[in-house]
Amino acid sequence: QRNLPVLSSDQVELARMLLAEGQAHLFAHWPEPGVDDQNKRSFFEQVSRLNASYPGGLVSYIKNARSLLADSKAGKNPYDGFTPSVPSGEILTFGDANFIMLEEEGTKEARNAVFVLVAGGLGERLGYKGIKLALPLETTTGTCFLQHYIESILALQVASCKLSQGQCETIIPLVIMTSDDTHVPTLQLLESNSYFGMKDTQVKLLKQEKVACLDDNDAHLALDPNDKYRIQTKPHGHGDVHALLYSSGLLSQWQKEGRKWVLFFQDTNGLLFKAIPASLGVSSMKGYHVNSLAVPRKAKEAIGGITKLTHTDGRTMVINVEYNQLDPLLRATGHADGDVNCETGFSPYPGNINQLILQLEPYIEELKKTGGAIAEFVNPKYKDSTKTSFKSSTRLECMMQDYPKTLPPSARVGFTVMDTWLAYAPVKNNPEDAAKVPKGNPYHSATSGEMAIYRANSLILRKAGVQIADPVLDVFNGQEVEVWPRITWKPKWALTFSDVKKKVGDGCSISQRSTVAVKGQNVFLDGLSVDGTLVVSAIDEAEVKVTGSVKNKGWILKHIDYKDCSFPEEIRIRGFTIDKVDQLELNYTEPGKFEFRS
Ligand code: UGB
Repeated sequence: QRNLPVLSSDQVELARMLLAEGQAHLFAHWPEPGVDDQNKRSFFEQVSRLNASYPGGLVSYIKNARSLLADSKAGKNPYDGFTPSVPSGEILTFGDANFIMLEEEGTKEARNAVFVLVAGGLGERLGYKGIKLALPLETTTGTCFLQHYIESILALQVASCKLSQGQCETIIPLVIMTSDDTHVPTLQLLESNSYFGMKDTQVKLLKQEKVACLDDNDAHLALDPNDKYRIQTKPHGHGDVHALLYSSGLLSQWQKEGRKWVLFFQDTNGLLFKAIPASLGVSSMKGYHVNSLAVPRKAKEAIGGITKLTHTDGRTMVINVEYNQLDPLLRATGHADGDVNCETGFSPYPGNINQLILQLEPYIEELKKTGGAIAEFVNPKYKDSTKTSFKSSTRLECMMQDYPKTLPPSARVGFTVMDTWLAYAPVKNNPEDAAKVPKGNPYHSATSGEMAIYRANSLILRKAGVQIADPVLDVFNGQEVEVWPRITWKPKWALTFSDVKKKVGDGCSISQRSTVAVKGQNVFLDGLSVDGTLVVSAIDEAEVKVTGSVKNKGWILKHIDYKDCSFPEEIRIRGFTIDKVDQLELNYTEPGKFEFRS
C-alpha cells in the first residue's frame, strides 16, 4: 500500500479487491511513490477495464478460475455423469417442397431478425496476417466475406419486405463483435467501402476485451513479461458475444422494436447465407428457442458434434461437444471405438457450424438471470504430471454455442442439418496443414472454400434445370479438389432456390471451363449456352434477358505455389490465380428492358 500513487476512490477499491483476492504479487515490485506513477495509474485503468468487462467483475473471474483450475488438476471430466446419444433434429433436403416452403417462411421472418457476426478471432490456423473478413470468398469477382455478408443481409431485407405486404420499413441490423486484434481493420474495411451499401447506423461494432492470464492453480494473475505494470491478457473466446450484447443494451432495444430472432454467424463461411432462409424457417415453424445449424460430420473432423447428453440425475440437453472432447466422452461411456463413422460414412453426431438462431424473447429472459455469462473452461499446459505449474500462463475461455447449457429443460432447443455443399465451407487452415488433412475429410482452406462456392452454385443451377458440365479434379497447394464452372452471383440476384428458378429459363448450359458472374438483380438467363466467360452487370432498374451462345477463350485457372511471394498472400493461400484471357462483358447502366442475344 505504501507504494501506491494518489488514486481515485474507485482505484483504491480495486486495489483493496486485488489484495483481498490474494493478488499482492502484482504490486510487490512497485517502487516508492513518485516513481513510475503514470505507469501505476495505467495499471489501474487496465484493471478497471478487466473488472468492468467480465460479468461479476474480477472477483468472479478469479473465483471461477480457482474452481476450474482445481477441477482440471483433479482431472475432473466436465461431462462426468453424462451419457451421450445421437439427438434428433430437422434434416433438410435442398430443393424439395419442404425446403422451398421453409425458405419462404424464413425469408418472411427475416424482417424480424438481427444478425450478429463474431469476428474477434485472428485466425492463427490460417496463417493470414489480415482480418479474415477482408479475404475474398472467391477470386472470380474478388468479393470479400464482409461484403458478401452485408449484401446478403440487404438482399434478405428487400426480399422480406416484398413478402410482408406493405410493411417495407424494415432495416435488419448487423452487429460485428471485434477484438483488439480486429477492431480497427474491420472499421477501416467498412469505412473505406461505404459500409458495402448498408447505412452506417445499421452496423454496430462491439469490441470484446481480453481476459487476465493466470500463472498458477491459485489463479494468481500473470504480469505481462514485457511490461511489469500490465496484466497479461488473452482472448476469452466467442462466448463473450452474449455478455456484450446484453450489456450494450441492444437486446432490449431490439425487443422494443418488436424483433424476434438473433442470428449468430462466423467470419469465413461463404455458403452460409444459402442455408439461412430455410433454417430461420425451421426456427419459426418449430418455435425453437435455440436452433443450431449443422452438417453431416466426418468422425474426428475438427468441428464440434451436436450431442444429446443425459445425466444420471435425469437432466438432458442437446449441446455442442467440442471435437477434442467428443471422442474421449464416447470412449468413457462404453463406445470402445470413440467417434467413428457409421454406415452413412459420417459420424452419427452432426457437425456444429456455429450458426445459431435464438428467439429473442426467451434469450433476454435467460440473460437477465445470467448477464450473458457462459459456462467456461480452462486448458492449462502443465509442466509435468504433478500438475502444479504451467508451461505458460493460461486463461478462462468460453464458446458462444455453450449458451444452452444453462437453459431449463423446458427450453425448445433444436438443430437443423443441411448438406455440407450448401451450408458450410469455412476458411480456417493454412495450405500446409490443409494438405495434411486425412483423405476424405474437408480441407477448410482458402482453396476448398472458393471451390465450394462454385460447386454449390453449379449444383443449385443444375437442380433448377441448367445443364452444368461435370467437374474435373485438380490439385492446388497439395489439395485435390473438384473444379466446377466458376459461377457466381450477387445475393440480390437470388437468395433462395425459388429466386434462382425464377431467373433461369429453359435450355441453358454451362461448360466446365466456363466462368459466369451475374451482378445484376433483374438478369434472366434463357436459352443461353456458355463456353467461356460471361459477366453481366446491370442496375436494379434494368431488366435484362441474356440468350444465345457465348463462346470465347475465357478465364483460366493457373497453378501457383503458396510459397511464391510474388503473389499477394490472399491469392497464394489458394494455390491458383485467374488468367483473364477473354470474356463477354455486358453492362446495363440505364433503366429499361433489354435483351442480349449472342
Ligand atoms: N472469435 C471471436 O469472435 N472471438 C474469439 O475470442 C475467438 C473467436 P474459430 P473455433 O464452425 O468450424 C468454432 O477459431 O473456435 C470468432 C466452434 O467452436 O474459427 O476453433 C472468430 O473470429 C466449433 O464448434 O473456430 O471453432 C470466428 O468467426 C465449430 O463449429 C469464430 O469466432 C467451428 O467453429 C470461430 O472461431 C466451425
